[in-house]
Amino acid sequence: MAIDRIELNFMRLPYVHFFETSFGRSYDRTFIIVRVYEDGLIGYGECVAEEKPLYSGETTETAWHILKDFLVPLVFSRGIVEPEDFYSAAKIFKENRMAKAGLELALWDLKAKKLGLPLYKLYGGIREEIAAGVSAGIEDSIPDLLNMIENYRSQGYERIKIKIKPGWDIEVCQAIREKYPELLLQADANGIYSPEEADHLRQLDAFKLLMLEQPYPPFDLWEHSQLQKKMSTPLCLDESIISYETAKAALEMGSCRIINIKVGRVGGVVEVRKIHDYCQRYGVGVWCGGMLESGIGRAHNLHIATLPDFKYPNDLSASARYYQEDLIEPPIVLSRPGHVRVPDGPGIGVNPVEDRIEKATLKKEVLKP
Ligand code: OSB
Ligand code: MG
Repeated sequence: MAIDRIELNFMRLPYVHFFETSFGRSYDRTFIIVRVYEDGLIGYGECVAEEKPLYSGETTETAWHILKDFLVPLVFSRGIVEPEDFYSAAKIFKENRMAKAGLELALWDLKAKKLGLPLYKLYGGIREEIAAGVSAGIEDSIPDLLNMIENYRSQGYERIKIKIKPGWDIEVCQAIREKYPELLLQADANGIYSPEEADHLRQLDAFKLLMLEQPYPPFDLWEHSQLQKKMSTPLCLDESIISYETAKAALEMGSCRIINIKVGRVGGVVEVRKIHDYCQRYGVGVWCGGMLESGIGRAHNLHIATLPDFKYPNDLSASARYYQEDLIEPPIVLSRPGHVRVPDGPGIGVNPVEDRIEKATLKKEVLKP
């Protein structure tokens, strides 16, 4: 059989609450839903490229262009159906990992649906429930953030990640630790600090953080290795790790002790497996980061997080953490405190709701061979 149609939907969904990082504040999410059709079955993928090139160089518009004009035509011209074949063929095009991952994920969902298996079984996942944490953005004041954390705790979240930046770091951790001495807490700087601020960052060692994520800009693996030598808090890299090769360099150089895996950032599940397996052999644990995905992308992440080396709580929260009306039914919920059950239907195992997709669609493209 062959893919007979691919649909791209350019989406915008409002958040339940604004999300602020060291990049700035946003109120909604733009992303792309990729659908591949074969013989009456539909595979769903989500491309996580954001509206602005702040987290990575890709944007929703550049990913739209790459998908429509290069990746989808590649699938049709080569008669590709298998995600592994897509991964290999798509290597001729440089970068654009989020665009590639969006389409590869749709092919993985389709493949699992054809086999009648939930994705995690196809991936060789080892758990039916994953550890779910929550990522809390920067707020207007410390009391606002403490309220938010209390709210998340009452909903069952046991591990909280906060976003930090200069002026919103030491005092914030101090206030959280005063109120919650034993909370599983970690901090994410999204690359905003510079090596001149190493001594300032060392103050974070006082707060027993599970990890400090991406203190310096992505390309500076060397300075991360110097900082890790000076800090007892384990460093975790997010934006720096865009491939198996960068993961290898980071671990060999001692730039971090933990890796955040995002399927979009590294360009698909085949690449995730390479990084995962390397970290496992190296004795370094990983966890699944999030990009505030809709339920479609988040369901994909749930399956990925069942792989054996995902040893830390993931940024994989319930639908209600992100969106009033998620794109899927049933919504993702906490199955018990700090945990989410992995859907066990075929493929992603959740049902996208067509009229919700339509309602949030800004433009659409139906592509045929
Ligand atoms: O750095 O982990 C990050 C969201 C957008 C861009 C970057 C990041 C994030 C998050 C969200 O922290 C985590 C989630 O999806 O729950
Ligand atoms: Mg991060």
